[in-house]
Amino acid sequence: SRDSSSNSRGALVVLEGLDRCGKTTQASRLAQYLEGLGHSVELWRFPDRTTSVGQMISSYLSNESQLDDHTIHLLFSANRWEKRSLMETKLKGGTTIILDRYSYSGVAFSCAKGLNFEWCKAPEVGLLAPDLVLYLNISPKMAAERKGYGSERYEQIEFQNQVVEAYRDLMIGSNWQIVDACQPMEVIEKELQEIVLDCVKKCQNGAPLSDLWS
Ligand code: T5A
Ligand code: NA
Repeated sequence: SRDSSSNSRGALVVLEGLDRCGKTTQASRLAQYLEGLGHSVELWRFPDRTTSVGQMISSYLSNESQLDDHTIHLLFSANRWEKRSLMETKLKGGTTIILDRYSYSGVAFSCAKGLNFEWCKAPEVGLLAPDLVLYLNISPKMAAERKGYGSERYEQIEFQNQVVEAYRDLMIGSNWQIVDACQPMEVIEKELQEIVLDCVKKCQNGAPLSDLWS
């Protein structure tokens, strides 16, 4: 039976990984699954290209504009900050958010360009900490073989190798769940369902919300 008392909140579940690892596919399947079980759930993604900051990011990613590496880093972060309070309201109201990329992408992709790790983390401090991070693990080579690869700025194997290194640094001491993203979609889907349901239940039972980077 479901507890709808005031301390029952939604879970913040983040999917991370290289470009084309399958996050978008799995995020929407997860949302459908939870909805089917009667949970309130929303699918979010960063960058959120619908805001004015998001439009600047989108134009940068499609190589229509150039920006200094620090500047684009801060724009990605600002794009998360502009959604923070809505995110908190949703979670506290009992809605689970399945999130396609978050602060970890921000740090991993900027570090891959050579920016300082701690400098990259700093503007993320104080955003909401996810309850669960699912890392869809794929090699840059395997990801590059997938449809549509190469259409955006960062989709180059050499660069993605650097992104992998940065993700490895972020994983140290974390409790991310690593999932083999080269399995068939249905296998990954089942694997994620179990992990996420467990997390959603913990949040319903009152696990506290906290801030990054704690
Ligand atoms: N970025 C992002 C930053 O630099 N800083 C930040 O702060 C943030 C938030 C855009 C870029 O911005 C960078 C990271 C990115 O380079 P994005 O719009 O999320 O970010 O772009 P991607 O992550 O690249 O999104 P994609 O849509 O390209 O990849 P997905 O969502 O990981 O993959 P998906 O599900 O669309 O699948 C890709 C293809 O693979 C197939 C799918 O059918 C599809 O064709 N596929 C599989 N094939 C075989 N087996 C499976 N298991 C498969 N799963 C999916
Ligand atoms: Na992409």
